[in-house]
Formats: sequence, structure tokens, C-alpha cells
Amino acid sequence: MKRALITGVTGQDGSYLSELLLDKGYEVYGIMRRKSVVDYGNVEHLKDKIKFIYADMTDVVSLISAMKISQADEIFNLAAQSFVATSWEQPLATADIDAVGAINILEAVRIVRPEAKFYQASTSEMFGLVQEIPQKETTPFYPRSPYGVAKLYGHWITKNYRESYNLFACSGILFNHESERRGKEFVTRKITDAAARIKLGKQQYLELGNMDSKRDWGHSADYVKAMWLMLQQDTPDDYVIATNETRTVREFVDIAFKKAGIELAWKGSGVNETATNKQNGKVVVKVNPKFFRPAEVDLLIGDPTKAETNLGWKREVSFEQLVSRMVENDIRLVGEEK
Ligand code: NAP
Ligand code: G4F
Repeated sequence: MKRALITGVTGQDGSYLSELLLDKGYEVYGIMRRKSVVDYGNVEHLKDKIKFIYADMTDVVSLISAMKISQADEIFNLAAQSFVATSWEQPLATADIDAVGAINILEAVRIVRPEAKFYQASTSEMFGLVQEIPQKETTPFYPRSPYGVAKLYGHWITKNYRESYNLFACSGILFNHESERRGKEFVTRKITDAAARIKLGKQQYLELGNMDSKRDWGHSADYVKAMWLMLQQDTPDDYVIATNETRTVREFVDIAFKKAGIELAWKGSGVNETATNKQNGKVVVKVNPKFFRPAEVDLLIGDPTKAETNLGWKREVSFEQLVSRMVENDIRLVGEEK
């Protein structure tokens, strides 16, 4: 039985990865932060199957202990302060968790079990002000947020530990991936949750920031398969994981509301742009500049050819299916609220 250690096990990807590894017969260890109220997050349904270890990415001693306890064969470093907007409000915490945290866990692996395989959750945010379209493994990086900069350190230190110590260390440069378990601060879930609430008469309108920015959106359940595949290869390498499709935030809004049964009519531009419910003439989407970012990533679209060729990875959930699943799930959840 293989043993895996997942940092960030309570998050979106941690939950889908845990399901995948448990299905494959792994013994799954997950790192959890101590909180005032015990909170299993997205793995509440797996709390009797995962072996939890209290640790923190900013505390290398706790990570060394986690490696000693788990004796993991495969380590998936998914823990992060992952919300880009927060990285301007908490730049040092973001650097401590996302950048220094990466070297902390790499050191723990190197000291305790250098023969283990290691996965680092790198991100398309590292491409930032994109230097090439579509973005691939060889595209130069130009991060545009404290989060992107911190993740770039995590990416390079992973490569450096591979080259310095011959660790089996891989980075997955994952483009945006969403799901029914996505945090509600991220734009997709914010939109699907609002579409459900507006449909059910529990919210009047949705306020968003930059609706022109474009993202390459896939489903988390597909993307965690790529993480696992990277660690099953004979040699470690870095891979872009993406759909090679891009859409604006506005397009996401349009499709999500349509799936909730609300046809939108758009008018105006910039901060004055609105969308009205065609059935009753009410404004249901507005722009609020408070959601604009100090520096924006305008366009992301990834080229997953290397992963498709070398790993045999293929995404299975289409964009339309992703949006449908998220909207249907939120209509159900909002409907069940007391
Ligand atoms: P997420 O839902 O925000 O999960 C983040 C996880 O990190 C949570 O389990 C969180 O625990 C944990 N964490 C945060 N700070 C920690 C600390 N100091 N010590 C230990 N654990 C800590 O993120 P996700 O969407 O699953 O993403 C997984 C990883 O992939 C992240 O590294 C993210 O940056 C990266 N990534 C995500 C995407 C995407 O589109 N989803 C794309 C590219 C890369 P709590 O429950 O205690 O908060
Ligand atoms: O959903 P977002 O917050 O995701 P973002 O910034 O692309 O980051 C996500 O994907 C990265 C991979 O590229 C991950 F590394 C990262 O951890 C995270 O998972 O914002 C998407 C876009 C942005 O351009 C943002 O400005 O949507 C725009 N947006 C417009 N209005 C909004 C809003 N974003 C949020 N969160 N909230 C809004 O009201």
C-alpha cells in the first residue's frame, strides 16, 4: 500500500485528490492547521479515512514530523494562501506560506525521505503579463501579484531541489480549475452562488470587478489526475495543465445565469456596465471597483500538449459541464438553506 501526504488536504484540490488516492488504495495522510473550531473543510466526508496530522507550512519542524509520521512515498504540496486578491492585503503571510512553505516541505522531504516523489502546486498566475499565447512550459514568467511572485519561488525551488539533490520533484503549472467545492471568494463560485440566490429570490444583484479578464477554466477533479500522473513517470518534469480554451468573466456570468434560467441583457461599459434580467427588467449584475486588482492578469490560455503527449492526460469535464455542475449544485444548496 502506497502512502501519500497531502498538504492543503482540506482545500478544493486536496479533497478531489484524497478521493482519487483512496480509490487507488493509498494510505492518505493530510496536513491540517490547528483552528479554534475543528474544521475538516472539503474533506468532512472523508474524515474517517484520512489520517490527519496537525502541521503548518510556516513551521518546518511540524513538516519534518509529518514526514516522519507518514513515511510518505508521494508528497503533494497543495497548501497555500491561494486567493490572489488577499495576497495584496497579506503579502508577507502569502510569501511565508507559498514561497518559504515550499522550501520547508522540500527540506522535510530531503531530510526524512529523499527517495520520495514530490509534487508542487505551481500556477498559471506565474505567467501574469503573458509573454506568449498560448502559455506553455517554456513561456517566460511575469507574475503580477504577491501570490504569483511567491508561487514563482516555490516553482523554482522545486526545480532547484530536483537539480541539486536529485529529488523526484515535479511542478504542475495548473490553470484555473473550479468545482462545486470552490471557495465562494473566487469569481466562478461567487457567480454561480449569486445566480442561484437571485433565481430563488434570496439576493438582488451581484457585484463584480473586471469582467474583461479571460481565464482558461477546467474542473478540479480532472486536474488532480494530472498531479498523480506526474508522480507515476520514470523521470520528474514540469507540466502545464489547461483546457486550451479561454473565456471572459462576462461570458461565465452569461452562461451561469442562463443555466439558472435567467437571460441577461448587457448595457453600458467600464464601471457603468450592468446586466438586466430580461424577464423582469431588474438589474442583476453591476460593477464595483472595489473588486478591481492593483495589477491584473488579463488573459490566460494554456497549451497542455506536453501533458497530453507524455502523461496521457486529457480533461473530461467540458466548460459547459463545469458551469452546469456548479450552478445546479448551488441551486440545491441555496434551496436547502433554512
Ligand atoms: P484552496 O481550496 O484555497 O486550499 C488551500 C489549502 O491550503 C487549504 O487546505 C488550507 O487550509 C491550506 N493552507 C493554507 N495555509 C496553510 C498553512 N499555513 N499551513 C498548512 N495549510 C495551509 O486551494 P485549491 O484551489 O485547492 O488549490 C490547491 C493548490 O493549487 C494551491 O497551492 C493553489 O495555490 C494552487 N493552484 C490552484 C489553482 C486553482 O485554480 N484552484 C490553480 C493553480 C494552482 P485551511 O482549510 O486551514 O485554510
Ligand atoms: O477567480 P479569481 O479570484 O481567480 P484568479 O485570480 O485567476 O486565481 C485563481 O487561479 C490561479 C491560476 O491562474 C490560482 F493560482 C489561484 O490560486 C486562484 O485559484 O479571479 C479570476 C478573474 C480575475 O481576473 C479577477 O480580477 O476574475 C476577475 N474578477 C472580476 N470580478 C473577480 C471578480 N474575481 C473575484 N475573485 N471576485 C470578483 O468579484
